[in-house]
Amino acid sequence: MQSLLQNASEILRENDLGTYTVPTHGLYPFQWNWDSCLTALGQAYFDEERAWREIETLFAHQWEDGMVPHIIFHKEDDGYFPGPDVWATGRDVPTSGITQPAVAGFAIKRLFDRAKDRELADAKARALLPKVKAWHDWFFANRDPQGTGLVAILHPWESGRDNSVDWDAAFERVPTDGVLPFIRRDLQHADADHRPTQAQYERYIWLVQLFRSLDWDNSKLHDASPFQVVDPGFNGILLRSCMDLADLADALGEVEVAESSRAQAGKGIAAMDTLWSDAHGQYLCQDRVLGELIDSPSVGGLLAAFAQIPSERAAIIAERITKIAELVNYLVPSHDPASSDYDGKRYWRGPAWLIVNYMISDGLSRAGQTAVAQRIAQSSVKLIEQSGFAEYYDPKSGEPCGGTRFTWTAAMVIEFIS
Ligand code: 2M8
Repeated sequence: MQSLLQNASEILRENDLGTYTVPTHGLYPFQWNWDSCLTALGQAYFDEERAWREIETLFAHQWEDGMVPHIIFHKEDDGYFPGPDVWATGRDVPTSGITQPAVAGFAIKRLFDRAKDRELADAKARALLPKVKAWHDWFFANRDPQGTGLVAILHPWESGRDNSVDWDAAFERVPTDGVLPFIRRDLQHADADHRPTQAQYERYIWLVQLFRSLDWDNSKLHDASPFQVVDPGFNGILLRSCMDLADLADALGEVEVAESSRAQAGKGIAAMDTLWSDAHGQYLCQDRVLGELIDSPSVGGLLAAFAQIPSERAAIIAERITKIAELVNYLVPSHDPASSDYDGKRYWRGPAWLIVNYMISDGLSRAGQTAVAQRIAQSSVKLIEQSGFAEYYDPKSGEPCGGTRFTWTAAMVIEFIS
């Protein structure tokens, strides 16, 4: 365990560029939103100041309307596509124009609760609190214009689960005509069979071009997008962060932030029930354009357990994961291994990801499902011991896939074993 910890902290240091950390050198040479927030949890074990700085850097690039972008292009690097020219968001320090799972509220609450340096934690949390709140408010104002309590993603990259089976049907509505020619850089760093397809990339870029043509005006994007999906995993993360922000605000004496955040969480959790599927024993995505559930049993519907869902739902999710465990050697596959769409090496269509494992395990543990929570944690550590700190893993063979010496994988290992 000691050497695992040491290897993990070496990876965090190796990918640390001072004020932010790259997910891995080569494949992802910039700062990613949810990567940074989860990375900070690992950094806090050896340097609390550095951990707070990771999240502060991210929020220093928050847009005026409250959105926190999914990539911050701190310095030039032509090793990644799509780079700043494709996004063309017109910011001094270029950023992308879409967002990512809102895990910052959870992360700052956890940093605050565990902090040894109380004075530092108090100051940093106080400064970040209104910024995280503004991001949450942005979500409900811009991504839930009808006030349902749940927000939609407008691009698969926002979910963080880029090529999940969940998006396939809705993606049929996204055309590819008019997409400017491009060269993918990811294929210089990773196996093409482990990455999204060319057809998916064309649609990713078509959506970017559409949003760019609307000047990245968030008041227009939701209704203009042919892709609007309510993802239970994405909402579960946001709602957990709302609840954690409420508790943090209480601790800091910020009554209004606490009340408003608790109301957002309560409304969202109640609405989440509309995504529940008895047939699958988990939550499903909803295609907001059609107003229908998407029949795709992915890990997004299990990740919802990160939020305070009703305990009977958490129990069914724990049972479901136990059943899934009969079909794989390592938990938790990103898609149901019994489904014909399952692809154990292709990115978010089957492989196991440590960050997702961490959040599911944390949520189930809080819901009292400790046996399954521990099983997920043990499975995660076994994967690292056998296959190193990869981006993701084949849940049957344990083969490491994607990028290597991966930052958030290292951070999650520290979380699991410390
Ligand atoms: C992956 O996504 C990026 C686009 O944002 C890509 O493939 O180019 C996803 O796994 C995402 O969840 C993650 O934040 C990012 C960096 O690790 O890589």
